[in-house]
Amino acid sequence: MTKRATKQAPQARPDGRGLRAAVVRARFNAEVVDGLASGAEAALTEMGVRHVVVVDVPGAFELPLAAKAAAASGRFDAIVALGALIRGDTDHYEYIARTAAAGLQRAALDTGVPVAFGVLTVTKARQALARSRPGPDNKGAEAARAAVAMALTLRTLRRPRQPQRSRRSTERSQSRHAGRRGKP
Ligand code: DLZ
Repeated sequence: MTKRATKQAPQARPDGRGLRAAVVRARFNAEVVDGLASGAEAALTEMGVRHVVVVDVPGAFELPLAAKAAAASGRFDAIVALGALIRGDTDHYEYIARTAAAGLQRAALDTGVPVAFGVLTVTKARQALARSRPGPDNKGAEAARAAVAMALTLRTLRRPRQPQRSRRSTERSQSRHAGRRGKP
């Protein structure tokens, strides 16, 4: 029997207690994005993130600016950007998809706050619905878990190093103890 490859990130359910998150939601294709948002909010609750603010923007093109404003505000540890791009007859889709992806990445790099890319880019509405319904395939939940995992990783990387005692001072103190033990 062949083992099914997992698409889930290694740390599937990070501990988000004490973290503050913003969910930025595009209103274009609202039925789909609402499914993503429900998945994201449920996942945040499951991870213990209690401080969650949800804001709306008109479409995916507007996600980067709002995500950057949220990230730069100092009020959030993680941002989850949600949208749904469904390819139409024109090449509008290409421009918005590239701009949204690059803009969200830039918002994260410019601010140092993780911004998860929860934007569907699909050719058919049924593909978008399949990825936004409740359950293991919900991409909003996946984006929320990625945002929290990144917030925790950054917290570890930014934690000041514990001052380490030098080897020589450790050895000195050990020999002092040994000496004391030897003397009455
Ligand atoms: C204009 C447009 C189109 C054609 N398609 C989508 C889409 O599939 N998903 C989405 O989130 N937004 C779409 N938009 C709206 C743009 O993102 C944006 O809101 C407008 O171009 C106004 O700047």
